[in-house]
Amino acid sequence: MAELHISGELIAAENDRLLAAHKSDYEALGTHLTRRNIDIDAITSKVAEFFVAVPSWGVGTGGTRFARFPGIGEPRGIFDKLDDCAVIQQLTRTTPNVSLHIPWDKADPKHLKAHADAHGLGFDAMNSNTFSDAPDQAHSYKYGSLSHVNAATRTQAIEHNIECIEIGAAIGSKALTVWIGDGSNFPGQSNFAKAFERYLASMLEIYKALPDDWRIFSEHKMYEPAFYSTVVQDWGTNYLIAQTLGPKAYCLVDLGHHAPNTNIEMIVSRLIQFKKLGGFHFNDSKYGDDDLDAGSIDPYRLFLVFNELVDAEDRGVENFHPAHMIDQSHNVTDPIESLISSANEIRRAYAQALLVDRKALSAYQDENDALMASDILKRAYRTDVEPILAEARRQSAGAIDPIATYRKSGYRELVGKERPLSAAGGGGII
Ligand SMILES: [Mn+2]
Repeated sequence: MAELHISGELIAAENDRLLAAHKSDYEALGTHLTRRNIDIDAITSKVAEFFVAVPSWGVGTGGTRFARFPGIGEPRGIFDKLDDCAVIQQLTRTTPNVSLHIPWDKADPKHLKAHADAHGLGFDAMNSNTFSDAPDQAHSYKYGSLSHVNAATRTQAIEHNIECIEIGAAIGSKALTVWIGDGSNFPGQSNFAKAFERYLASMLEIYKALPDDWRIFSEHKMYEPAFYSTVVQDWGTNYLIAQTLGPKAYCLVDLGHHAPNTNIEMIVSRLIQFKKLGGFHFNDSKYGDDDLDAGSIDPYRLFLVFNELVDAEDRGVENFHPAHMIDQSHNVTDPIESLISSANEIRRAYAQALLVDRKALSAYQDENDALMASDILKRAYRTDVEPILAEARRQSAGAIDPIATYRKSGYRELVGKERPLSAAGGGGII
């Protein structure tokens, strides 16, 4: 197989071409921030240390209930996916870890580890799948998995999750995200209390198999794939799960899994306060779980989420290390470009949140000065931090303009020749 990555020379040459303009922009922003008593280099260093994991499933083209339109050079399996993830990391220096989804990404852990090592990648949380049936499995998940009425189906789902932990332990992962599709489509179909009891009992079995230094994440979702009720429907239920399981259990917040107009940043604040925020599945949405690119629809909401995270960091909240992951479906873009752009948008929200004058904000809050408190947030959000993001990438040998460099590299055309057009390759609603 040909060497599938972007050449360091190309990145350096592109950066050289853009350097003078970039330096000038960075200096201008630095001068502006100095007037606000902010040291631009300190912000850049923090941004350079902020990472978000990419999902292995994100580098393939997604799809909707209508259709899936595969792109050129789609990854044929996990090793191709890792190659694509390496390109994203090479250009952005923001995504050093990949989150695997089992059984799709199942392979010899030694090979997985070696391939990732060779590309400078590590592994983030493992993801289980008991929302669709694998070809060889004995019991179907059509009517649920961890909460299924049949004990044998539940046992199979528990064992699958334990296998995910075992694979993860062999490749250096430290967390398991449990994915379920459990719920009901008709009132009366499911007994809410009994289903939740069965789910909790199953989760306890998985919890018992967690290594000491691991965390387990549960994700709430209001609807889909079930349309009347889901077993983990909201953040309150999610919190109850984490509380019931124990100290290694945390809640994951997927930005697309809420009712429209839900105040997500407030949920984030509550989970932080009660020490159960596990992390995020970043994406954006307009109507439901649209899985659009982070920051593409409502960048202010993304900023407000990060405002809570930076506030917690500032207050020195103990044992606070949320796992940041992207969970998106790319239907009309080159998935690599979408993931590059999303990683940048997530860092942008973080950088903007770092610019919030928290002392002034706190004073305005105490004075009940609503207008000025809001203005403090807006002032940070309005600041164009692109030069900070570009500088953080440049200092880490990434690209000043990652998407332009990616397009110039011809990577997509190259893999298009190596990888035949695939009609399969996962997809559908994720
Ligand atoms: Mn998710």
